[in-house]
Amino acid sequence: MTVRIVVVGAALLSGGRLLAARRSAPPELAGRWELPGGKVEPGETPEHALVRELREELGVEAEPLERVPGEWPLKPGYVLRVWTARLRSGSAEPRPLEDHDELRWLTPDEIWDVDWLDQDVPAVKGALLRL
Ligand code: 9L3
Ligand code: MG
Repeated sequence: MTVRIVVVGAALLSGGRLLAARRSAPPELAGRWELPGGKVEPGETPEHALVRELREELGVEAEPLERVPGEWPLKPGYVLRVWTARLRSGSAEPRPLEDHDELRWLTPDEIWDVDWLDQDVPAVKGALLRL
């Protein structure tokens, strides 16, 4: 049986900038930058998973906006889907609470200054069109 676990990533947008998060784990991904997010749990919608993951990982209250067209294979059985999102009014600022050790708000000029995970590159390109 082919299991397809959906991993949701957030292109969190604020003031014309995109949030990038540097992974601290697992070792093979540590030091690379990603759109924060994680696995959709059984019975959960992708949008709900996105809100939950950003609450857990960054301590923020986020609102999903729109799907970035496309989906990108991760490790076998896993696929990445990405939504743009924004912080709800009154949300805290993002902090790296788990899985990340640094965050950066990138302007369009700075987007390629960080070493994105390979699989996130096409998603970041898609998100850039919405910045
Ligand atoms: N992954 C890749 N790009 C992303 C995210 C959020 C996740 N933008 C990969 C890393 C892991 C797997 O998906 O191999 C599950 O992610 P997590 O639950 O460890 O964040
Ligand atoms: Mg995660």
